[in-house]
Amino acid sequence: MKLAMIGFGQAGGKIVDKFLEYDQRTGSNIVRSAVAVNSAKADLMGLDEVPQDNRVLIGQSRVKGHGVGADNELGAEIAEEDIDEIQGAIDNIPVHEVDAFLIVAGMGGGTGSGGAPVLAKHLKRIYTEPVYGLGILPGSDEGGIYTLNAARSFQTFVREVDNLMVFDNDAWRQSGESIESGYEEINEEIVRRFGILFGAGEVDGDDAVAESVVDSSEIINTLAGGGVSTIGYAAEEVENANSGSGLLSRFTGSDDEPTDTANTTNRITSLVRKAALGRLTLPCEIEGSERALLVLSGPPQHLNRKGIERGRKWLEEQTGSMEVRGGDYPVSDSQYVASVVLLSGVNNVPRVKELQEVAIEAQENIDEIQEQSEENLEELVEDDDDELEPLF
Ligand SMILES: Nc1nc2c(ncn2[C@@H]2O[C@H](COP(=O)(O)OP(=O)(O)O)[C@@H](O)[C@H]2O)c(=O)[nH]1
Ligand SMILES: [Mg+2]
Repeated sequence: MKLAMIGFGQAGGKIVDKFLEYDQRTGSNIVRSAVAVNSAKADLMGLDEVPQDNRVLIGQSRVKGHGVGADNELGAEIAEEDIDEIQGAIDNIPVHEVDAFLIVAGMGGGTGSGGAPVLAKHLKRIYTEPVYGLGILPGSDEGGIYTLNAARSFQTFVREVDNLMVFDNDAWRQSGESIESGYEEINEEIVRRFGILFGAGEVDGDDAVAESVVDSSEIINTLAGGGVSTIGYAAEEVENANSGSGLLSRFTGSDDEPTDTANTTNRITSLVRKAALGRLTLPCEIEGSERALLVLSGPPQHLNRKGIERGRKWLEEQTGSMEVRGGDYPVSDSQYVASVVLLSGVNNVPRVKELQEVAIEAQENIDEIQEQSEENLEELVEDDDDELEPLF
């Protein structure tokens, strides 16, 4: 599946950057175009992979490249004011070559939290391609303003996009680690899961003799109907003579060697269970999911139709959904068999309920919160003496 990715704000930009790196490393080709949008110049300069011409600094007249702090209302305002500049970068995307847009943003901050829903609404008006969101929820230790921003942005974002895929930092936070190295690992996790999911729709015909390859329309159909999605993942290392140097395997010819069918099937079904019952990007009750998609990736000799069919049936029983799709994503030189489970239209999500309550409560002490975020912004703008090389 080919995506036009737009990273909004710092987290969004960093994650899109990581997707580009993943694409180069694995040759998976899922990012057709990448754009980063931010009100903080330093964050845009910190990116490695997003092309310079596709980095859009918004709100210069308002915040002079310093960002909006955690003021997501200001984030939304400047996104609206500068939507033409964002569109200018999107005009460079060959939209007829993409299957969908993916807007990536942290929901707890200011720029991405406020801006991502504004951009989603804009893109939906102009294009017929689906517009998906990848929203990152803040850790509960980040403080009240982040939770509040997330609560508000989440409600708007889910309404504007065709499907909101969610990653909850709070469920993935590790104690005793610096925030930065923590994010590094978390971002790897995000990119691995979504990379396999979207990469599945990008296998070309002669790559391997796949039994039932997932194609983009299956991903799109699973996401259609909207709502919130979460992703599970599990993997197991397998022997594969095709990985590594490749020279030996050429002489031994072991790539065609049949593997034990019962073992292969059992491995697949247990990986499906582990993926669905293990830690999801957004923890939730899988029962009641409206749609699901199962993707099994790995060396083709370790994938089989029977295993995937069993896994699919099991998912139907567990979710109660009548719409569970499944297929494989053959990767000849991989040393892992991996299972990715996309659960779409999930309904029983404790974190989402918590955010809804926070949003309601916040209406009651809104003045206090406003003050707090204005102070944040003043601090940022006062701190005006760090010299940055001009980027634009
Ligand atoms: N997973 C992940 N989350 C991040 C990262 N950086 C920031 N966040 C989260 O995103 C939220 C918003 O931060 P940030 O993206 O800097 O805000 P913005 O630049 O104003 O949009 C934070 O509250 C964190 O929860 C990152 O690299 N990875
Ligand atoms: Mg930041």
